[in-house]
Amino acid sequence: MSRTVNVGIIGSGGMGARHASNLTYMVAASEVTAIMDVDAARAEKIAARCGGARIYSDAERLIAAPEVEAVVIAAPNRFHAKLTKACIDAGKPVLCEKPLATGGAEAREVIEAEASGGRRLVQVGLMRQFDPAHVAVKRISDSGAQGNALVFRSVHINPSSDGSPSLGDVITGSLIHDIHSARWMMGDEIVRVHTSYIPFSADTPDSARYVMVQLEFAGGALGGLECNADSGYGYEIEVSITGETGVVHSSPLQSPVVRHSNASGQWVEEDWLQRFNEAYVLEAQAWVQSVLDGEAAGPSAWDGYVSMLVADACIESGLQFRPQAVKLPERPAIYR
Ligand code: ISE
Repeated sequence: MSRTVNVGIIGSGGMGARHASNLTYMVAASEVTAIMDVDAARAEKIAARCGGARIYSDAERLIAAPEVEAVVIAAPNRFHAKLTKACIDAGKPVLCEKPLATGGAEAREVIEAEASGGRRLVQVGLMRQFDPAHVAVKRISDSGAQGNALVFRSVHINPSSDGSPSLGDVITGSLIHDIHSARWMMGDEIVRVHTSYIPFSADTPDSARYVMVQLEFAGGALGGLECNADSGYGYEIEVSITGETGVVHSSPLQSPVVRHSNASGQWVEEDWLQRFNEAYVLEAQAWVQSVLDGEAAGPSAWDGYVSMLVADACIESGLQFRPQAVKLPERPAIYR
């Protein structure tokens, strides 16, 4: 007999709404039964689209609710670690949006809570791992057809920024995805980073408009991550891996190429919800399947934690104007 996973969603802003509609319309085996938001009107609007989920104003009450078997956390970043720990304490599987925490020390608390329970319950929303373009680049690189991987590169272009984000905002909010892609696609750990950035203006030296990070991997490979926080023209993500005898890179734009009147052009995606539409659906399907299997899969809390440690080192490096080593703690048995 088929089974349905009853999901509670914390946060009904852009990401919460996207997860709610994917879990309702794109994942046959899930139902959204509860939504929490401090903005009740916003939660009710999303709940109505999901066929009448129950509304909560308190996240901990939603986590404890009997009609909630598994939880999606799409609340503001500062609540991620605390709410993920509450789900672990309640023994409920959780998909927490990235970043897992606001810093390495806080992410460590999540790791410790999950490891002491002895089983994985957490998947982190580092969803590039479900994007067919990223997966294809990794598969080709892993095939060894181009020799050993020497260099990982990613270019991350945001359409616009909300005000003048700080270096920390850009790294933990945007580049954290590319940090994870680098570790996952190269199958290696980042041991050293060096960050440079351009602020929005001389009056806001801690703001970051364009960030570049050089990476060194434990196995000797190199990497480069770039993020334009405010391109003014659209959204693009490109990843590449250079091997000893070739290079494989994703196409920065997904749309068809149109040639007309001696000109050639491509439409540029508006934002990540549009660019990663398919990846979010595949992520939700895989997560629900893992809940049914009783075994967490996908990017783990360990991945969320290590990405955060690398992010912390990138921020420190940028603010100190010098390279920074990344010290990796020992990996608890449940993540091996
Ligand atoms: C946003 O929050 C995301 O998660 C997107 O995937 C990322 O590309 C973007 O830069 C972030 O602001």
